[in-house]
Amino acid sequence: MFDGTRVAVVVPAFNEARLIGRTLGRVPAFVDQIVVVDDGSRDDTAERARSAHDPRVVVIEHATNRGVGAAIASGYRAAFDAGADVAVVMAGDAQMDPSDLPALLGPIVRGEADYAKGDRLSYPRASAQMPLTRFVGNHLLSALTRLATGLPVRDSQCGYTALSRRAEAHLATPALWPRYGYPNDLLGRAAAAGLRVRDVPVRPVYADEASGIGLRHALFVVPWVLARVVGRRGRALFSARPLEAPELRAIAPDERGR
Ligand SMILES: Nc1nc2c(ncn2[C@@H]2O[C@H](COP(=O)(O)OP(=O)(O)O)[C@@H](O)[C@H]2O)c(=O)[nH]1
Ligand SMILES: [Mg+2]
Repeated sequence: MFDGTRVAVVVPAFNEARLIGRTLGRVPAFVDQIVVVDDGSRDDTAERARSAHDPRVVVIEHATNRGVGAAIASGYRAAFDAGADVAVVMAGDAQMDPSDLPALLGPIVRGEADYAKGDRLSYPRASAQMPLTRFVGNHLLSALTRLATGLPVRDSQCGYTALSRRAEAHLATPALWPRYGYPNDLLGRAAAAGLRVRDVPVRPVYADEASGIGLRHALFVVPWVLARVVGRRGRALFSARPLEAPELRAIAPDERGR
């Protein structure tokens, strides 16, 4: 528990046998449950996760690779069904610094935000700690995301996030964009639902892990996901009745918080 709040960590993992043990070994003691989603890995990621021998760990296995967005959606379902108040996403390649977790949870626990997300770009000396292409690319995609969603987010592509259970119920996460681009789709849904989104500076961690994100995602996939977000906003503007599913309606103020 963190300040009376039940916290789950969702760990999407694809071929992370080398780093999953390190990731799980660093999850803080106040976390109640850890949901590892093995996304059709070809290595022994799931086995390594189980052999962490941490009673908090539950391993879900996708029979085939479905993408990081789909893995996170599966993890959210399991975490909230098991009673979590907040679900935090920490990637299976140990790229999220666990010491940032309390700061990320703070705005949700205090009832100030529905979705708190990491912001590596505001971290002191971020440009020196991130590969230059990542630093510049993230600034550009964040600007596009601000335009498309209307939310003042700074680091749209950061995967280190915390989502409250009540907010998740309004996001239709099973329909989330299944691959890279899911953070942008999630932000679009959050904006449509009137959720309160908060950026929290987190340390950029770049070590010996490999990324599955390429130029194709930055140039085509994320812009396409954002075009869909704009399309949904446009349809909602011109429609007399809400176009979105009922679960995407704005959360009533008294329902907000955790
Ligand atoms: N590349 C990739 N990663 C996935 C997939 N499904 C789950 N993941 C996990 O998603 C997390 C983020 O992926 P990564 O490629 O490291 O992205 P980046 O750190 O944002 O550049 C990692 O923990 C992956 O193991 C998938 O289909 N492809
Ligand atoms: Mg990574």
